[in-house]
Amino acid sequence: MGLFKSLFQTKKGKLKARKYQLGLQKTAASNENLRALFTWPIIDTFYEELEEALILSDTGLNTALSLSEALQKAVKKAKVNSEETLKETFVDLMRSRYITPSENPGASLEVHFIMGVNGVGKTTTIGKLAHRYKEAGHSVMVIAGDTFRAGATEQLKIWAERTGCEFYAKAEGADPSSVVFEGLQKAQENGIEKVLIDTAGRLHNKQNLMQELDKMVRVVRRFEPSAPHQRWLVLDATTGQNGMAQATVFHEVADLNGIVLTKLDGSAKGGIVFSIFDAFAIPIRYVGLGEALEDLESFDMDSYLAGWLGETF
Ligand SMILES: Nc1nc2c(ncn2[C@@H]2O[C@H](COP(=O)(O)OP(=O)(O)OP(=O)(O)O)[C@@H](O)[C@H]2O)c(=O)[nH]1
Ligand SMILES: [Mg+2]
Repeated sequence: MGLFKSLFQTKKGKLKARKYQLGLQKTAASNENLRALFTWPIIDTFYEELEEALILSDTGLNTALSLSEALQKAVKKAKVNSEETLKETFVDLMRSRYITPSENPGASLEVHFIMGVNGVGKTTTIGKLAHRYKEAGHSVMVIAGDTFRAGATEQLKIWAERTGCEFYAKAEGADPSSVVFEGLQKAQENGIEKVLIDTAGRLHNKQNLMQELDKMVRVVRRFEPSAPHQRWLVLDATTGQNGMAQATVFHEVADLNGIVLTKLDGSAKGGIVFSIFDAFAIPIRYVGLGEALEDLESFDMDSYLAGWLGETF
């Protein structure tokens, strides 16, 4: 853990880093080939094998090639003369390349619009976020914008009850945009600080889904021109590079300003984090590291790198 020592210096940092480590255990194990490449002197095929290992870790081709090229340059520039300095150069490169900008300061009524294809973890993420915001002392309302799937409203209501936040919904099949508009009015009347809008992951077809999202975003803007402040896409990390295609489509409709990467505790390879940064420059805001209420952590690249590369790097 030499390279990530600084993470463990404060109690809070240590706790966070440990959560990442635990959650990313499987991911780190699947990166064994990548880790094993870092020896000194480097083998002749080091960069080719690095590219392969990165692709296997789900970074996609472009990110793998560009990281490998950047490392070659950095190794030439830095005085690399040992396994330790080689690893250090790689971690420094990753740190400086993937910097997460801080979240824009929220409005007094901050609207979060949570999107994603079906089953990625939108509703669960909303429950976890509501919990975090409540714990931080905010008043929170969740709005059931998924009126399409049977049981979706009930599922969100359960999260609302568990977290003790306000809940707004209409009957199944109601127009989601009207639910959102009325929910926002209610939130304003009640002086709510954070509103989390759940949306459908599946409608009759994909075009339908996008049209509906577009309409909802416009309705939110009509309510408050600066909203929705947070337009976040939820991606299931285990689907790997498929997530890139999803990000492209949702970005077009909603001008995303954040990503929540869920199920990182599963068999995800984890390289998608880097390809998202490279391709879209959309910051990852939170990561899901389990199914429980507490298993959502704000994204921290250093903790992530430490978890991704594993304890022995
Ligand atoms: N292991 C793990 N499971 C998760 C995580 N986030 C969500 N899940 C699980 O993923 C499944 C789907 O979660 P939902 O929150 O219902 O997903 P959704 O995107 O709202 O699904 P639809 O409403 O059907 O579109 C549930 O079984 C969750 O417990 C995570 O970070 N880790
Ligand atoms: Mg849902």
